[in-house]
Amino acid sequence: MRHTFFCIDGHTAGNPVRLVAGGAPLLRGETMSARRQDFLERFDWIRTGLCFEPRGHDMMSGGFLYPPTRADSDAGLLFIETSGCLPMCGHGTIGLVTFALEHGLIQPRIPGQLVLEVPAGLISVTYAEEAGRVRSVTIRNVASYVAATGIGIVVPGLGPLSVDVAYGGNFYAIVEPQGAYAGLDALGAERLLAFSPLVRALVRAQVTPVHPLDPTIAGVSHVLWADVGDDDTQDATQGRNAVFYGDKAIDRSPCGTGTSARLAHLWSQGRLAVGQPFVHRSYIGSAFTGTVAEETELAGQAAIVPLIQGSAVSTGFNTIWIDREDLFWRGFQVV
Ligand code: PYC
Repeated sequence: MRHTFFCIDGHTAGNPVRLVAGGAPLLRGETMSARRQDFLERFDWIRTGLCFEPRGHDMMSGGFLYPPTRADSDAGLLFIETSGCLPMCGHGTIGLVTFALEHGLIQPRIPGQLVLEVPAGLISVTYAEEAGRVRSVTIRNVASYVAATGIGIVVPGLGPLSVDVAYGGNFYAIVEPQGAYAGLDALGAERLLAFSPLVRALVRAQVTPVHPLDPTIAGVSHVLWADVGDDDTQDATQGRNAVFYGDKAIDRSPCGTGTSARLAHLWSQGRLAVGQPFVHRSYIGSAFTGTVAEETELAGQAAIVPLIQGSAVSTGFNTIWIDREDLFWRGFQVV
């Protein structure tokens, strides 16, 4: 049997986004979190088929648009990528919203604004449009907070590290420059890919953070290697980072949920004030601007509401078949 998916492909700040505009399965569930569980149980082959080789690659990510489950939202988003269905994805949201608006797939009730349901909760988006192009998207993300600090690990081949864990829609192990980690350039992409799974496994062995309002969001999924910004100072209004996700991916974008977690991290240490823009660069130099919009509370925990601004570019339409007669209909990964 052949399944056909009509996709708009593109990228947000360099990281791929595949908007599946046709072919989404009907999902059960009263919330996007419940729909995410249903998708993972019954339709995960669509994710692996579209994200893994031969139809995707190690960094592939994207998502689907769904009708809203609540009266105050415009649409639901379900994210797919090589590591699973993320509760929230920042670069994915920027790309999905951009492509959907540019192709008339979402009709905002208020021009320039959208309220969207994602598995991690309710987010809102504002966007700037010019001559039919969406020039920038700003996400008001879910409440973000620091979940654990000072986790000591010893990474074979690298050395001892002190790691913090913060939530920005996913749980991040945050590694700042310190003795064994001199910064992104000193480490390089090959060693980032080699050490990140070790860091993640060592942190997971010590902590399992669980979202206080949704127990399906649990565990450290990503590693964020933090670094100073362009001018090499400790100026907290800019920074650089590399986020590791899945088994072999370094985010080409500055990572929206990673930037949200980093904003919460810097704010919790008094290194970033409310309203102060934070320019966050990716491994390839692309940028998002993050801002702590306001301080808040999440089930008694001090938290922030992050704003993440970035832009996306579509690269073409892609009609993809998943044919069950194909030996590799579910896709494969070489790990
Ligand atoms: O932008 O939130 C993000 C993201 C998550 C994983 C890769 N990018």
